[in-house]
Amino acid sequence: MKKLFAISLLIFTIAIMLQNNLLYAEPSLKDPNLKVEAFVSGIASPTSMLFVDENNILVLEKDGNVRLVSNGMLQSQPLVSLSVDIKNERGLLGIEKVGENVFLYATVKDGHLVNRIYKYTLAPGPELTNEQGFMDLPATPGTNHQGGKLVASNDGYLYSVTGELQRNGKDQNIINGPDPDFSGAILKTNANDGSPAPNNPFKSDNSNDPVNWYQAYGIRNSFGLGIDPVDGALWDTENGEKAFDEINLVSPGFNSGWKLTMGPISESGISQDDLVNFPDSNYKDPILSFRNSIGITDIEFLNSDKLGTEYANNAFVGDFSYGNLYRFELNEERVDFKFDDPGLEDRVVDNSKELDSVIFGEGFSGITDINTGPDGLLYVLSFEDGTIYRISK
Ligand SMILES: [Ca+2]
Ligand SMILES: [Ca+2]
Ligand SMILES: [Ca+2]
Repeated sequence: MKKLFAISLLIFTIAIMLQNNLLYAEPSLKDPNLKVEAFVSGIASPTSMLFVDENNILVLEKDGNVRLVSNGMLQSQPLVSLSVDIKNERGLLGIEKVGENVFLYATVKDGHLVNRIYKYTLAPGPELTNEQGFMDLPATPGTNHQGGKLVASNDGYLYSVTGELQRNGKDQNIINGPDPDFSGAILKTNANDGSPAPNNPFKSDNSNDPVNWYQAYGIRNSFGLGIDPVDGALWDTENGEKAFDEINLVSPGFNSGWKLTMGPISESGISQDDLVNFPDSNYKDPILSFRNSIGITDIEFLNSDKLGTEYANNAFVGDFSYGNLYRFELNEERVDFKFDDPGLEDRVVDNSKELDSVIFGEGFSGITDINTGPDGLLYVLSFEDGTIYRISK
């Protein structure tokens, strides 16, 4: 009986520790010249963040709140509270600013479930005013793979990514499947009126055809979009089912290959001819994939030399499963990574040695966003810790 009591006490203690995140390690970095510190804590399941100016950050809580961080202090009153569906990967997922407007991406019920992009005016305070429904995108049948990241293009348009939602259409490279329906795609949209960006790669005679908005399709489950500040190129990350999480350079018309292939196409037993090849589309293998899934999340190019010139314009990538922060140096042409470990010349992370060669930091407990701050430092958002970490020299 005493033994039983001791065991239940132990289980109770572990449960409390888990609840208070006491079992999570503090983040650490490999470079002893850099330091990481908790900048803001107490955010509930944060999914994305936006620096609106030098003093203010907007942080999204998955269950629908837009929280304001002013001068490093989390304000108690949310700026906006949306009523969102939070089942599995649904929720308030993405935020971005284009010009004087702020956009949010959230799973909401309006008769049926949709992933809605909302548009606000960024007013002094800061405040988000003048809420408008900007664009409705699919949210079903899958409760996972909702997409949600938003980023502004260098030429002033809004990129958004949708999930494949377990659909089986032409967007998923199923030749006899339903026509394109905004699932598993990256869109480029005019932030003023919601129309397709004029330089988009696919043009349909039907002005309502989703492909008019597409930059890319055949995307699986993405939690990461990033813009290379050097040349404006768009990159994405995608999660495989159990294998081959991907980092891709997304050129206009990119077909990522889901659901016929994840990772290098040579591993899949199919050829490019088996894919749904829209006119002017291009299939490309990932720049890098991970044979064993890491739960890959955001990608950010550090647009600053504040951590040292060797880190300027490097790509930083997060994961959810291990809380690792990865770092990649790009080549001169900005179209490939440079690798230290010859084991990565095959563009696949196959084992823990190869994985270790690209790890920059550890212990971040579920990274959901990475951004360069207005101060040029690197900020990392941890879902499990409810914390914005700051990396500085
Ligand atoms: Ca792919
Ligand atoms: Ca390898
Ligand atoms: Ca980011």
